[in-house]
Amino acid sequence: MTDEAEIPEDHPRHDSLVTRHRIEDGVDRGITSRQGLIAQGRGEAFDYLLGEQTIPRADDAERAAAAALLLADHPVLSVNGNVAALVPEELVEIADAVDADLEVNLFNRTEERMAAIADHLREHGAEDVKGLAADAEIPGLSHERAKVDQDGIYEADVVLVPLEDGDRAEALGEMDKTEIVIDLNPLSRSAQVASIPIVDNAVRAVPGITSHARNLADADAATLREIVDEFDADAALAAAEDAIRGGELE
Ligand code: PTJ
Repeated sequence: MTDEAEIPEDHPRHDSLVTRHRIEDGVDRGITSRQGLIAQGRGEAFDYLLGEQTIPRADDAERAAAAALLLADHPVLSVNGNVAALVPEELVEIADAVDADLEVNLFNRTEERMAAIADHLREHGAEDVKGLAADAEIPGLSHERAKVDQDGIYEADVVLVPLEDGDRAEALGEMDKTEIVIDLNPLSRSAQVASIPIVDNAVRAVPGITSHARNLADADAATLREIVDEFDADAALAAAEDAIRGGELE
């Protein structure tokens, strides 16, 4: 397997190759599920049609997400096997920027993967990683994603959910949480039910939110509230769908 450092910087598909390499490496290390490879391929297709860039409406969504996380009493960033492999350091940075907890929550949950992901996050600087206690359940979900920590996702008021299937997104919405979803498919159920859908690649969206959070660090609550209230989820989804369906690639 090619080492990430060996991918030439000037290769026209450099970023995409690095991303693939990270997911592949994640599978080898027991962090990412094999289904994660399929999810990655699906995401790549949407990203290609978006021109592999953060469209302006997605940047607005990242700013609104930063504002919502800064306003939250108890924000939690949910981590699965794909984002753990793709952006471990950036997850620790965003948690630090908005003072949020990191919680591992998996669809294909095994104790081995939970531990491997928690260790991986700690190796990248995380101090406290939640999800291992699993002492609470999200009501109405029959699969493993229902298992959460009482003092983590269960009690959170704002949850950042990067790429996943739609069931939990819907169930969290029913618990009245503000839900921020990162998903390259604007038609996915997760994106459709999110309070703030971010149609962008997680490798750009996570640092994008952090950068906005740092810029907004001194903003007062009224300003942050205004940013969240002005954000229009339907318009953001429509802009992404338009870009994907009608986009003109250079
Ligand atoms: O680690 P686990 O066990 O929790 O499993 C995680 C996966 C992602 C395998 C699981 O949640 C799954 O099967 O998800 P889906 O149903 O394949 O949905 C993944 C969604 O994420 C799809 O809409 C993809 O387009 C999108 N996606 C894939 N890669 C990225 C992405 N969105 C943003 N950034 C990406 N890098």
